[in-house]
Amino acid sequence: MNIKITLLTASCALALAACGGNDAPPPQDTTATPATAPATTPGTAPGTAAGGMDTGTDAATAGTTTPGTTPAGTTDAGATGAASGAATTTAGDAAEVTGCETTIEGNDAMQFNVNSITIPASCNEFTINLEHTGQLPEAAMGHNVVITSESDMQAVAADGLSAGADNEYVPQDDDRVLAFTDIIGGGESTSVTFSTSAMQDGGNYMFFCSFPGHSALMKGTISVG
Ligand SMILES: [Cu+2]
Repeated sequence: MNIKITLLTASCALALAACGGNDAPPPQDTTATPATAPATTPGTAPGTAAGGMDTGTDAATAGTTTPGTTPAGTTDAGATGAASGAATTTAGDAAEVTGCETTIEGNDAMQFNVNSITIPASCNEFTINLEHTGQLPEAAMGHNVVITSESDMQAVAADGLSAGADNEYVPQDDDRVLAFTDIIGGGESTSVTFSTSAMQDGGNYMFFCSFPGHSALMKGTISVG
C-alpha cells in the first residue's frame, strides 16, 4: 500500500510537474518568444535577407548571363543535333547481331527498339532474345516475337488473336509461323532459336508482336543477308 501510494503520489507529482511544467514554460516561451524572437528576427532577418537578396541577385544575374549566352547556343545546337541523330537512329534501327544471336527490346510504349534484323548468311540457326524493358504486366502490355513471311503477317496476327492468350496469341502448329516466343510482361525476357533454312530463299520476312493490337507498331523486317 505504501508503495502504491508512493507511486501514485509520484505519478501525481510527475503529472503535476509535467502539467505544471508544460503550463508554465509555454506562457513564458510564448511571452518570451514574441518578445525576443520577433524582435530579433526582424532585426536580423532584414539584414540577412537583404544580404541574401544581394548575393542571390548577383548570383542570379551572373547565372542568367552565363547560361543565357554560352550554353543556350551550344545547347540548341547540341539538342538539334541530338534530336536529329535520335530520330535518324530510331527510324532505321538495325538490330545488333553478335554471332548468330541478337537481343531486342520491347517497352511499355508498345515499341520494339529495332525495326530490322539481318541474319548472317553463315547462320543455320539464329537466336532472338527478347527483353521487355517496361513495367506493365503481361496482360496489359505483353510482347512476343513472331516470324512469318511478309505476306502471311496480317493473317497470322489475326489468327493469333483468335488463338488467344493461352496460346501466346500464336496459331498452333501453323507452317506460316517460322518462329515465335512466349508472351512476356515488363521486366521479363524470353528467347527463341530457330532454323534459318526457310528464310534462305531471299524472300521478305517480318518479325512482329502478336499481342492484340501491337503488330501495327511492333514489327520489322528480318532477312538472311
Ligand atoms: Cu507487344
